[in-house]
Amino acid sequence: MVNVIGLGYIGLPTALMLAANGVEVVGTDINKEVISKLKEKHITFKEKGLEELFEKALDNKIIFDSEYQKTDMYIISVPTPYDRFSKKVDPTFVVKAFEEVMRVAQHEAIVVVESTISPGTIDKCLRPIVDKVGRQDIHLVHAPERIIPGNMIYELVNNNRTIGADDYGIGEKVKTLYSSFCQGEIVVTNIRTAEMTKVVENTYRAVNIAFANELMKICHHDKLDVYEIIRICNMHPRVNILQPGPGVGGHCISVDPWFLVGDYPSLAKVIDESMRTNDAMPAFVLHRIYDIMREKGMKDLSKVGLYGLTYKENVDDTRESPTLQLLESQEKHLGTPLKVYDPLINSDIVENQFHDFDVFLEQIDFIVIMVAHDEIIQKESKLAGKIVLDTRNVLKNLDVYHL
Ligand code: SAJ
Repeated sequence: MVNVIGLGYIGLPTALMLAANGVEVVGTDINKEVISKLKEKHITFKEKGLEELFEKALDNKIIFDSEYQKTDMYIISVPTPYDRFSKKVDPTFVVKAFEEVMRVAQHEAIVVVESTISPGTIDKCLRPIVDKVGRQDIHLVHAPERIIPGNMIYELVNNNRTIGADDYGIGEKVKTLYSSFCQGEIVVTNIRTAEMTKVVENTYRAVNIAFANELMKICHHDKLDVYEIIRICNMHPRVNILQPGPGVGGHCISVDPWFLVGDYPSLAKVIDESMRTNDAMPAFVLHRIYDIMREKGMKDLSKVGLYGLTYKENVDDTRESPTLQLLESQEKHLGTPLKVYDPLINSDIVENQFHDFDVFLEQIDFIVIMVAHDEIIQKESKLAGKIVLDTRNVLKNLDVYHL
């Protein structure tokens, strides 16, 4: 039996996937509300294909329980927040979960950490616990998740994976478990290498996006079309530039690279500069808004609306979202908070938030597309007559401003 600890964005799909593929699974979360919702057969967040997977897992008798289980295999997928000021990972939840596991784990149990951690965390934070409680029989493994919100279920099955274990045999055992659903190649390596690969993958993407954002500024300065330039460059067989945007959100690309900057400040210069470039994007969008308002002779900020609150298209996750960052930077200038609408966010999380697209549109003259949800692409024609700043370059038929 596998006990999956932490039923959030990663743990829940993983637990369901294992169960749907015939593995005996107990999903555990300290949040009793999450457990009671799941027990009542209600899924806790939106993701393509998750409902269907939930059905299959229920058919295969997955169990949800707020107690840690006594077993020989654990997967820990709890959040690893980071301190926005020190830029360091906060391993508290992983440490806490690991301590609880230590209390109940069977002899020679395998504990797989899927949560993203900064390189060296297992040695620094988890091994001392093993030593303290005298459980040297426990096998630690790091199997960093790689799935992208919006396409998680497909990627769980099809992505290649990395398993870091200090004992090759243990790595192979974990590989067998993941092979129950993963059709990609599963590489077994050591823990430190696995920790590093995870952070490097996200750093590669962050640096590439920063490059695209910098190109956008250069092209903007010279009135060139950055999107056309990137499109043409990407036709070269060895060039693959990502897209500029209003900022980088989510809990991965905007966070993990900072771990390298924090740990290697004198070495990680390109990474540091890239992260600063991306972090400065929401404020750049704010300046574009002010510039366009000036150009149009528009003075009333209350007539400006931001479309999209999530960190990217078609997900309901607002962590580190560029829109929230923009509102925060606007707050510093003591302006009235801009109006905001997102079709995927039903609760009120900011001031001046709307829940009806038509009512939102009625109230504004200037709309800023921060997130390219399918909805806005389908409803593009409703924006006719408005001033539009399309920070994602997704509107095709209207005459709009770009970054
Ligand atoms: N973004 C751009 N331009 C682009 C692509 C993305 O501005 O061309 C922005 C997005 O709008 C978003 C942010 O970057 O705000 C991050 O989005 P994303 O789609 O690049 O990535 P995440 O954070 O959803 O998921 C990433 C993935 N990592 C890589 O692709 C290397 C995923 O595979 C990881 O599992 C995930 O991080 C994670 O949990 O680490």
